[in-house]
Amino acid sequence: MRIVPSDRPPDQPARLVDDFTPDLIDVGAHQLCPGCGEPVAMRSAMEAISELGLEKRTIAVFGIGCYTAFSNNLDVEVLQALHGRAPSLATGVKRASPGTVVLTIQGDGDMVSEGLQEVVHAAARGEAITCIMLNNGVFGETGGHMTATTVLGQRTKTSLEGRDPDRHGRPILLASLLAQLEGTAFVARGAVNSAGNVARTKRLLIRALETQVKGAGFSFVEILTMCPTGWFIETEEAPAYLGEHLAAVHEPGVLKDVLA
Ligand SMILES: Cc1ncc(C[n+]2csc(CCOP(=O)(O)OP(=O)(O)O)c2C)c(N)n1
Ligand code: SF4
Ligand SMILES: [Mg+2]
Repeated sequence: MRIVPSDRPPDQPARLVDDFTPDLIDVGAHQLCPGCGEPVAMRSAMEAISELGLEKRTIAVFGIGCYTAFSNNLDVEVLQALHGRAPSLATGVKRASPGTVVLTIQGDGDMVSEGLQEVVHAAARGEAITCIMLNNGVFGETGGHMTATTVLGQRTKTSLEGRDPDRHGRPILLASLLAQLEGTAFVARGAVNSAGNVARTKRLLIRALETQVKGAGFSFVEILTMCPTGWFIETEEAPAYLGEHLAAVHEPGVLKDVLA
């Protein structure tokens, strides 16, 4: 095993993200916070599209959140939806152009707090689209407020003592809810807090896109992402925090796969 000395600068310069940027990301550098999980999730989604050879057929519909910054960086067609409305816009695109592969990129604030009915109805109708939710349990972009997915006890800007079920209600577990609908064909939850989880999440994204390409119905992947800024914790603590708090409630795994 190679031991990396930590008492002096490394002999080799650090490997820059730009050095191994996936084909579909035009600019590897980003302006999201250090330790944010959303760039990792975006990379995985772009790699999944490339690996399936879908780059020329894909249209991504973006919600509004920190991840929206990537809408300028991607070498796939991108449409911007109103807050929470991406599944309806994606429905229109897919119906108008059935040969395209259509996915949404949304956050928990966008998809569950602002636009829950949109994704639930699209799923119930069995639209042949793939919805991807980056779940960090906060409205990250606007300062770390509680969302509908914030777990009990989680500290946010609007739940400083932690989410309290009596005052704030209980979280909505969206993947679990969608899996109950007959229109859904593939529903899964991943996370990006470790190398193993990143690899597993990419497999879930590939499976969801395959579900769409095969015309099996609506597919959904929730990805738990770190937000050290909105969680008000140190950057390096965020992966463990995700595992101990968010993933303990929103449990990663495949909840439904009709093609299996
Ligand atoms: C109709 C509307 N309401 C509120 C906002 C303000 N707003 C912009 S981004 C955002 C938070 C999005 O949170 P989330 O989708 O979880 O993304 P994150 O920033 O956490 O990645 C909000 C509330 C808005 N742009 N439009
Ligand atoms: S506020 Fe949170 S979600 Fe937004 S860029 Fe920073 S770490 Fe990422
Ligand atoms: Mg969020």
